[in-house]
Amino acid sequence: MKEIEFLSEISAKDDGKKIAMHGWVKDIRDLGGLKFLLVRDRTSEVQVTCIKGKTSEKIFSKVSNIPRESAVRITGVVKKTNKTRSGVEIIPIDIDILAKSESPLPLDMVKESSVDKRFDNRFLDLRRRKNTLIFIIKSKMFKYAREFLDKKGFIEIQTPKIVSVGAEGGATLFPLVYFDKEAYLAQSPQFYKQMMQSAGFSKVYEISPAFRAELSHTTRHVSEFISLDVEMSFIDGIDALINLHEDLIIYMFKKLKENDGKELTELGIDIKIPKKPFPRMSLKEVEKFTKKHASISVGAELGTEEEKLLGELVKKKYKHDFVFVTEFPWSARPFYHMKDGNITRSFDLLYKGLEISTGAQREHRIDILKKQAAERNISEESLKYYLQCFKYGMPPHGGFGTGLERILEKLLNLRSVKEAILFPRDPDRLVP
Ligand code: AMO
Repeated sequence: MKEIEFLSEISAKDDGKKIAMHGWVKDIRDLGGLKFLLVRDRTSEVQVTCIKGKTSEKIFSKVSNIPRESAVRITGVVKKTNKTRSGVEIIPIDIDILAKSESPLPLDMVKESSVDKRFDNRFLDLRRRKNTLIFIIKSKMFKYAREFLDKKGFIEIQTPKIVSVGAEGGATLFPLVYFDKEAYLAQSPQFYKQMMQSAGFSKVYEISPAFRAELSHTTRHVSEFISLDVEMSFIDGIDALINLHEDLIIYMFKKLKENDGKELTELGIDIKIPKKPFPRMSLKEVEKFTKKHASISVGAELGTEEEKLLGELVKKKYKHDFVFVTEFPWSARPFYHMKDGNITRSFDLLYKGLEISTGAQREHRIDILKKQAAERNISEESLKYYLQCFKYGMPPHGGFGTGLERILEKLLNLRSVKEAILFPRDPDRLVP
């Protein structure tokens, strides 16, 4: 008997073979003399066909009483057929209910339920093919990101998520009790990836959770997301960063298209590989570019509506889904960005009208950095350990941070970034 690990392993080539397989009962169709049991796992679905008179009486009557979504082990014989999508059906010898599901189910597995109900019962929601596929693609996208950066000579690092100081401003910090001290959940590996430049690692990346006490109920914000952070030394300006970022996106998209076409097709996605160079515009140019088309006036940074509009206009004019926006005023950027006058050497990357990344060359000259912190009323004392590493040979450096789930949201046309997170966190959701 062949033990099947995943249902996708079963094919017409197994015709006549005895197998044992596992899965969850997706559906049961009872046509009187014929009963079909549809079994699914994360890879596929297989039909088990019970025929009155042929299938043992014990199994034939048992089938109708198996509650949907129960976990089962089935032994049977594979039969080639052109009546099912997989090209096979299983003629059962025995059906073992490993874990009987309660009924009724807390979630309708056929019809669309409310978002809250879905997230409350996420374990069931994730059994649905479309949702399973999102996370298969996510896993692959992370793998390709790592593959690309490893090939480029980057080292993957892990930095603390319990920190004493925020990197991205006080408004979105989650405080926590840390013994007798006040601490926070890390908003970004920002300071640590910079410190690693002083440590001589030169090219580092991290893929880790970032926490933001973002009191917004939008489709783009969550309190916990996965940030891909990149930092590298000996740069002069943002060109090297932009170039690397373009190559990273192209690599991930190409690999997904080459290797994961089956899953993408099932999701109805045809990935377009973006052409290099991606369109690039200074904030001033964005202002001119959008002015003609709407009453929106671009301020020191882009809001949701401006980003959306810019995405649409870029698509129309350049036939491109991406656009780098550069030359943000320092007033709108964190203290550690390098200035050229009042403008920073920084960028945002938008994908289909949504900001997916922020990057910059950092200020590595300690005197200027201290001055910039002071201008923001950030005490030197709170930055003591961060500033220390700028005293002993901190090279010029820069990097970027990308919200991988936001990329996935746009790539897979999801309704919200939350759809790309197993158990999303927002101001209203701390469970499951
Ligand atoms: P920033 O704060 O712009 O930059 O964050 C970088 C990227 O992270 C994603 N992101 C989020 N995704 C979902 N929910 C949120 N609440 C959320 N906040 C941010 C976005 C965003 O573009 N230290 C800098 C990066 C750097 O300069 O290297 C930083 O964190 O996709």
